[in-house]
Amino acid sequence: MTRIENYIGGQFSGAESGDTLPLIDPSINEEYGSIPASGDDDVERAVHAASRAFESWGGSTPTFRSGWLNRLADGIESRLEQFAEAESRDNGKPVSLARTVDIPRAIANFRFFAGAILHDSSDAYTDTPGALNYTLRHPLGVVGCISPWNLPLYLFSWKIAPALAAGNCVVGKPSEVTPLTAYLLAQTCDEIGFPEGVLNIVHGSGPSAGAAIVTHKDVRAISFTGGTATGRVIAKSAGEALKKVSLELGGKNPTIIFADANLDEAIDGAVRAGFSNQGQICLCGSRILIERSIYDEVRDRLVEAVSAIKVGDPLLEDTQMGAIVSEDHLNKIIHHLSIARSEGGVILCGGERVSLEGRCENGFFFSPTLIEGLEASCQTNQEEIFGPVATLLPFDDESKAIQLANSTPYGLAASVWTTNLETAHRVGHELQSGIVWVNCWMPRDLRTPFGGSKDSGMGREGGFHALRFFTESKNITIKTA
Ligand code: TXE
Repeated sequence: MTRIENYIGGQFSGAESGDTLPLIDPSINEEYGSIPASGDDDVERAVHAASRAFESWGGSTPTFRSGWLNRLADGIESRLEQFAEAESRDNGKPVSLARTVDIPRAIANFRFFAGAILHDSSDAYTDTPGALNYTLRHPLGVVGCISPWNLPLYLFSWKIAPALAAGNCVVGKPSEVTPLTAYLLAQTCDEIGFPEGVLNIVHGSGPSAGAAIVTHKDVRAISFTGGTATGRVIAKSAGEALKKVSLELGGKNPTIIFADANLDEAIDGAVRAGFSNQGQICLCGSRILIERSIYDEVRDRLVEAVSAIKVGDPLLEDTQMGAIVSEDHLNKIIHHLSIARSEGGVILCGGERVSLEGRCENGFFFSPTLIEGLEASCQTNQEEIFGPVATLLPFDDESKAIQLANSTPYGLAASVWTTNLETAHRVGHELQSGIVWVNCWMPRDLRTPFGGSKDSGMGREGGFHALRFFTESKNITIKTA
């Protein structure tokens, strides 16, 4: 059994209460370890350790911090296979995906911000009559980073790296559902002698450990990725204490296929957008909008491609879709399918729990699902399902496509498939979405702003946007004449 511990002030320990939560491998539905069920006392210790560490880390040079982030990246890279297997076991995702996307991306996050902090600069206004203005950017102090289960290390590092690069000390909490790679990260810090207390990792449930971080008076900012309902709770509590908050929440993203699109690429893109990581990515395209003149052809080709996705044991190299992250989440998806049926949806493929044979016979698998025949305004087309389920909707012209795309409470990402550059520009301009991809889905330049509008959150991560979030500006005016 794996016994995960908190990492506070450079030391490993259980929760003060001695309580634990179970760890379940979703591909076999077996308990394989435990995490500390941390609460106020543990968070208090972590914030104290972080505050002490901030006395030196907060005043260190960018070069010093950059060096440590690069060493952390090297440490993860040297154990890449161990991290990939842990991510796959914890989350149910194919190990091939963890090996090629999740862990390399986490390494890239540390390296990227190790570089970014060396290239940051601040403003100076030298032409104010009789005065010189320049702006300093100070780290905030202790900040909280709370991350979800779908891309565990990838999203944890996406927050921690800019926070540390900017000179803050972190109290981080990974999802209680997928804590294993955060624990390996703590072990890596320990191995490389990362300065004590600079990064503290506290495990436990959201309402207990998570809420204790959010409400702690000495935690100056919260960077959160997770569900919209949780985001609202955090925003309320952070607002009360006037804390900075960055929220990256859910999505109900449209994939828009125009009749002039390169259909081979569009269909391939729509399938990847809909079903990567079992459809459990906030950026997944879960509503596929298709111009009516090509609707039947695209539908048939999508059904063929989606039916061919190989659902299987995450540890097998040829598995394309692994397990759903937990039994609760599987039940949520099944519930959404019953809603879709009751709303009159036609299940074109999938729609059922999958039973595998052998090692994974008790695991939480669900078949990749396409549904048509639903109104855009129905629950299935409005609520985030966050599983391998996409709906198909026809549209007659560009304005209808835009209206359908914008018709949900969310506004995170969209992909547009067309060979007409003018269409791409016009539609891209009109979409209520933080991210628009044209003729592609998911390529990321880490310098670009990342985040959503409406119920998809507030604030932007990525590049200098994240470094701004994790610093406080101070302007100095000096009389010159
Ligand atoms: O996320 P939660 P859940 C969506 C997806 C999913 C739904 C709920 O639709 O079905 O959210 O998922 C911590 N104070 N996304 O319930 O609860 C929690 O411990 C502080 C979209 O699993 O939001 C975990 O570390 N922290 C998403 C983190 O918040 C709290 C990714 C996320 O968990 C807390 C995941 C509290 N009161 C789910 N309550 C995306 N945007 O990518 C929970 N947490």
